Amino acid sequence: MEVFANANNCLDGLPAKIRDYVEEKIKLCQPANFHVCDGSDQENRQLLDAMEAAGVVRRLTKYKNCYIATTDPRDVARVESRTVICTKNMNDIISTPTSGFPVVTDPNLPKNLKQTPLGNWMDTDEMLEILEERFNGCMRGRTMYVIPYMMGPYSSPYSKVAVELSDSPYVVASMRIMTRMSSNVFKEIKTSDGSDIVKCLHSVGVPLPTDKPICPTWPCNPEQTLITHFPDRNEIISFGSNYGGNSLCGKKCLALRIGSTLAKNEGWLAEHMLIMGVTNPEGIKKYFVAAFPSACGKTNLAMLQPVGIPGYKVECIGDDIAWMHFDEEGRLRAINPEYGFFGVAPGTSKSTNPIALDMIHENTIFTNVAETSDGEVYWEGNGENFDGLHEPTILSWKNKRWSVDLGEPAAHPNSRFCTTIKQCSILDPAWNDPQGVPIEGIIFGGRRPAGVPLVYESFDWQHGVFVGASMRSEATAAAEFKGKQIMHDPFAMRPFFGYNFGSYLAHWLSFGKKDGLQLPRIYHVNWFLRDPETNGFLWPGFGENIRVIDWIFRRLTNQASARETPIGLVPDQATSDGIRGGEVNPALLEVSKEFWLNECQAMNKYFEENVNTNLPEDIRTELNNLQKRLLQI
Ligand code: OXD
Ligand code: MN
Repeated sequence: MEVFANANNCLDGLPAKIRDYVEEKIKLCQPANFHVCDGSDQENRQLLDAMEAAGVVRRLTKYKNCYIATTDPRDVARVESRTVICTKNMNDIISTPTSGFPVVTDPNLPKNLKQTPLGNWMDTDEMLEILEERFNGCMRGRTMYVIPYMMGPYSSPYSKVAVELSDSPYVVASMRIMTRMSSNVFKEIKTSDGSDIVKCLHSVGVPLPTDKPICPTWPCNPEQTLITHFPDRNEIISFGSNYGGNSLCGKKCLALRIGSTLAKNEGWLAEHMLIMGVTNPEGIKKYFVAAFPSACGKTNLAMLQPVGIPGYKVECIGDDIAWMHFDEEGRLRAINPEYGFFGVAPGTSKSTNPIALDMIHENTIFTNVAETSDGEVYWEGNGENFDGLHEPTILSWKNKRWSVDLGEPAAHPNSRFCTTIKQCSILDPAWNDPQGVPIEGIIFGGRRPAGVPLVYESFDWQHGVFVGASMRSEATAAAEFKGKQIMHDPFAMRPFFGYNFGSYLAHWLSFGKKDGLQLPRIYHVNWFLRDPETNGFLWPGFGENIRVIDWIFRRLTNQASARETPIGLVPDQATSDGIRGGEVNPALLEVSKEFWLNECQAMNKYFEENVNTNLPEDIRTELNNLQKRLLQI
């Protein structure tokens, strides 16, 4: 696909360090052509037109400037088993599991890859050698795009400048939505030699011509896929996948994995958290961050439309990632490093997230959703119960005529919309503030069908860090896991830790020991409790989640009492200042001794097996204290 007939081949505007990097990678990857992106409308138009002409995307006739891309069915989610952090010293990144490392049996994976449930590691030099082979000539017949971009607002001391080289025009169009992409970003470099620029190299891994049976509109190389990170070199190298978090290097790779290491070294926090502003009926505003595992409703919460308590207003700053720094007054301030939403489509409807639904009918790239014969998008849970047997007919994400009797979804469960943040109608006025917004509450959460109450408050910072460390949640479709098993997902960061989880905990704990910080209070929520008899949800969720945020808000203003339980402070429905705005099934606030003793056992096993000697003593103490408190009831 020849996209840029008159490509910008001039490297003169790039910092010397990046010019050298681009030249080196051109030599290695041997693209037919290269183009330095400027992020302009004109460039984007040309790219989208060319992709449409080549069948890489289809235009959605019903909307303005919206497109669908459908993938090779083998490339539909993040691949955690092939995502690796590379350093010299393994223990900097992972701990040795007590049961040892699994033997790598996949012949396409490096034998010396060390895989653990908390991330994978390999030696830098060994990995670079393997990547050198994979990237040698990998862009033949394709254009290499040089994408200058920035994570975080312009003029922010907290933003990071980066460049991604990619042979995927889909990646360019998506990065333009998800990041601040412009050659102007180089004015924001913070070092004189440009060593702070994060370098990213991405290839779909299919040089042309090819005799491999490939999907021409979604080239990828699943057998050879590797998503690698080199924190010591400020570098990301991603091969073989064109999908979301694997290929849009600014998101998970930079903002979380490289980001968390930068954060540890520089004294801040890079977290898998939404950022929201909440104004109460009295007009007082507070900002919160919330961490939930992938596909557990962060986007919906970030855009919540309050139901049940009149007078509340929610405004959105981000739906996935927060970079947080303590300012000179000791307040924790958060920026959203991203510039768009890469949201899970299924389940998004007028009733679950009207704000998201309103913002995606212009300038949006959809991936793996279904399309109706009317030129609209369609997915499971979008509020329309089309069966495909009657008009409108439906083209599934597999590009086949779909009907309900096929017994499979029309849209892939991990299908996505990719939309600029500026189209969100409830964008917070401070969304682009270089200094970020002051955070007063940190909310952790997971998808737990039993045992974990609707909401509880931690006793203090250290206990809150323990609550984050012990998070568990049902698996979702955002990665390659199958079924609904309850997985440990500490801080919702399990797939995104850039360094050893034990040191990550120590880093979080360290803030509790510093003087002069106004530490936010820490909460845990669970919208997903089910009635064991009917299996129905016990909590209405969505807009009514404001009733829980209201309780948290009033806790922060000393207007809500709480009942002390072994796991933390829960709303006291025996008083008038518990959860307001409607009925609360008592089962939502129960704390069962038996359930939580089992939970302690599971945590203990998980920590012993996966963190062992790297587990901070304070976390062990918190676990022991929880057990003791439980045994006393
Ligand atoms: C995401 C994820 O895409 O967490 O945000 O998987
Ligand atoms: Mn996410």
